[in-house]
This record gives sequence, structure tokens and C-alpha cells, in this order.
Amino acid sequence: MLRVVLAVLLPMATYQSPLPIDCSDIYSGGSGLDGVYTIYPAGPTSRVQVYCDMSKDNTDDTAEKWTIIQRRQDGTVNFFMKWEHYKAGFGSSAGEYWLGLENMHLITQAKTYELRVDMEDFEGQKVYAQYSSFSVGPESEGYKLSLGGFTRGAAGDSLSIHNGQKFTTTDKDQDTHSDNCARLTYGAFWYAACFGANPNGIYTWGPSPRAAGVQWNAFRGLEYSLKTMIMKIRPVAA
Ligand SMILES: [Ca+2]
Repeated sequence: MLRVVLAVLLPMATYQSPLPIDCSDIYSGGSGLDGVYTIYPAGPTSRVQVYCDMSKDNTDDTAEKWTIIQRRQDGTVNFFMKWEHYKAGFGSSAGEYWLGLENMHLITQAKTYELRVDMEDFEGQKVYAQYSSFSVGPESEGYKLSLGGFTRGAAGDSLSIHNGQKFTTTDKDQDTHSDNCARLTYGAFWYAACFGANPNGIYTWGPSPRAAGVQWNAFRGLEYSLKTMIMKIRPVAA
């Protein structure tokens, strides 16, 4: 008798619990540990592996449930990739990766998110920059970046000049420069003409005479390629 009841109830229970679209949903579902999880930005058929930063940090007691959308840390993944790769995402969710513009668009359509960029240089300085909101428009609008104001962080603001820009890759020029910024800087980003930050630049281990590294101008300038750069988002608390 019990077996019959369960058979009826279980599919209903599964149906009623929505699939996670970000790490805050996974956290709400009872998983509080850092690590790789599966999210579903476009429904049941769209499994996406993502790294969740669930741990609290020293700067903010509530800093947890972050969904990592981009991560550089050791130069093991080639980020000088074309449009289709930046659209779909690439790399390894346990290591370096880009979550993909389409996934970013779908996720940030569903809720209001804030953005934090963590970074570290090769001398051990760790800083961050935080922004009040972050969303990515549809492909039909060039995956345009909508960024809220800089709120805090010792890294300083190097991202505001990218607000409102479309995404540019080496094979798709949507920047405001007469040339292609992705080709000029060996990266791919929401370039203007060209950038204050170049998170997807070439991994070049520190001093970098050409403006082509993993850079954040307000922190170490345009001739220094950082050790780590991590972009992560979480829903703004209601
Ligand atoms: Ca251009």
C-alpha cells in the first residue's frame, strides 16, 4: 500500500521543485560546500556545470552562494577563442572556464544579480571590485553588458567603462574602436575602445610590456598580467 502511494507522490514532488539556475538555488536546496554543481539556465535539457563559491569571506558575513561565471588561475585554458566558444562557454568548471554568454544571459534575465571580481597578483595581494548589478542582454543585441555602479573593493573600478558595450571576439567586432580590440589585446570582452579590464586576455605571468595580459587597470595597471581573476554573481538580497 505504501509503495503505491510513493509511486504517485514522487513524480509530483520532482515536478514541483524547480531546477536550480544558479548557486543560490543550490544553496537553498541544502548544499553549502564549495564545488562543482549542475545548473539548468534554459530548463531540464540544458545541463551546465558550474563552480559554486559558497564560503563566507572576511569582508562580508553574507558573502556566499556566488556563481562563478569566469575564472583565470593558472593559464591551463586558452581564452583566445572565437565567438561560438564565447557564446557557448568553454574550459573546465573545476578549473579555468568561461560560462558562456548565452548562459549568462539566461541566468541574469531571471533575477537581479550583483557582480564581484576577485583578483590576486603574483606578489600575493588579494583585492576585489564589486558592482551593484550585472546582466547580459540577448544575442540579438550583441550580448550587451548592463552593469550597475561600483560599490566597493580595493581593486578600484576598471569595469564601468565597459557598461553598455556589446561583446567582441577576434571574429566578431562589436566594439567602438576603429580596429578590433579582441585582436589588439588577444582577448574577448565587452570592449569599448578598448578596455579598463581584460579578464580574458593572454595569461602571461606578471609584467607584460604589451597590453595583452589578464589586466585590471586600477589595480596593477596595463603592463601587468594578474595571477587570478574570478568573476562571480549572486542574486541581490530582496
Ligand atoms: Ca571595432
